[in-house]
Amino acid sequence: MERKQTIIIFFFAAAALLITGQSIVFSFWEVHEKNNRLVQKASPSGDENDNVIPAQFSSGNSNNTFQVLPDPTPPTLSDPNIRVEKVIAGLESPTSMAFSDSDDIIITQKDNGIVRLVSNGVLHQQPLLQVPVLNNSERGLLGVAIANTTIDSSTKTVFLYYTEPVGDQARNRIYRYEWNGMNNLTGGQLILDLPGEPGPNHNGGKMQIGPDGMLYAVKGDLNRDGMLQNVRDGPLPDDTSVILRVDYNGNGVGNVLSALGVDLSKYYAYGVRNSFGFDFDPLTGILWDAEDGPADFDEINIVLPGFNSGWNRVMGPIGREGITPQDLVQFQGSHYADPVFSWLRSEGITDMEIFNSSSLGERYTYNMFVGDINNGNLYFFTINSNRTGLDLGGIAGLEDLVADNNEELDAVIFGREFSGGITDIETGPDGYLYILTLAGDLYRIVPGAPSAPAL
Ligand SMILES: [Ca+2]
Ligand SMILES: [Ca+2]
Ligand SMILES: [Ca+2]
Ligand SMILES: [Ca+2]
Repeated sequence: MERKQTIIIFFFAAAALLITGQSIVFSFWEVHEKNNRLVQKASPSGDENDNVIPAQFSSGNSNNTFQVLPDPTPPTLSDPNIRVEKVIAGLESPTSMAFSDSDDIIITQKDNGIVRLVSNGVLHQQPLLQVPVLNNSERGLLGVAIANTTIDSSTKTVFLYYTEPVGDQARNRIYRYEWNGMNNLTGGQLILDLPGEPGPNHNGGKMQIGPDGMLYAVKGDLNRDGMLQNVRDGPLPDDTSVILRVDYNGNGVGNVLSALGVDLSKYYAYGVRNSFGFDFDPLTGILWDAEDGPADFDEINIVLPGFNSGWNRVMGPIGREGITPQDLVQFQGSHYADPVFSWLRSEGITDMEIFNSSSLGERYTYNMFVGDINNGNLYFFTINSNRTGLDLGGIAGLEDLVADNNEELDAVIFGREFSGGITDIETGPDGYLYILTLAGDLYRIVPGAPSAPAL
């Protein structure tokens, strides 16, 4: 399947070359910029979306509004020419962040349901909003995404994903708010009411606005055993183990999956055990996700429309499980694909970021960072030149796309000791890499060697 998909992509690339006489990367850029213009057109303010076009980031304009905080035990990086700065402290169990513009970051706090604002480098003490959450296990206020589609140029659209008590039930719900950039989120329109049980773990929760302007959200299996978990005689599709792709009213749009007598219209992908992060390749617009296995096999995947990740029949490469895609639940329009990378021992990987900036140098430009929660590790991967997988060239033992032992794992660990584990990673509007930790700190990675510690 993997090979077939690669061949199809190559064919598309070759066709594009023939038709346009341009490089495939350039033709993807055109698509991306067109999408962005569509988004911009709907937003007279011209404020950037969560997906900002690369050109805006390329110069690495420094945002000096942040004070660098003292950090006696900073995370360490394997590259001596860049460094980590702690820029915000004092968040409580933050799960997600989204940049609204060059000055503002909205951050969600898992356990107390508080939405925080960082504005001009300062963490505001007054919440933007507090929502009622169940917070046992992995439940809580889990995700935020920001779009700019309202007519009023000063108002943005903000989405929150959280586990809400409804009667005696847990529900995972997505609400849409308006935000004028000032003191609080208003509105609070429920757009998706999703199950939360039994759980209590595997709620997913990360959201992002795609280059197509649609809202994407990931949802874990909640420990269910149904058709969306590839159990053929299991219960019908029930909004678990999926990546949702919907408009701002929660309606499915343009998704390719279908089945007789079942509504799959909101699903972009399924067979996902759980995930704490996904991103869109800024060059191709293609979705990549990070998925969490049980004791073994965390995964990085390329998620084309209709993707079935294989859970709960397989995590990691299907060849190692000894089954075939024919053993999975195959809806109309679906396809299975192996991960482009796996960790044999699960490390609790969380968010991923395809770095949309050149400000840290060519090595990092449009390449991928992934965080984990178990160790506080930051992994780094180079994406191959046709953007169809990772370039692990030369790393012994990774030819099979699986880190099987500590030696193979060490080759892709880039940063260590992000205290409490990493929950979210973003390219900032200033072109630097921002990393949020569960311990409540926000770091950024900037060019330049670390200064010697004060004696
Ligand atoms: Ca984020
Ligand atoms: Ca998979
Ligand atoms: Ca290996
Ligand atoms: Ca991200």
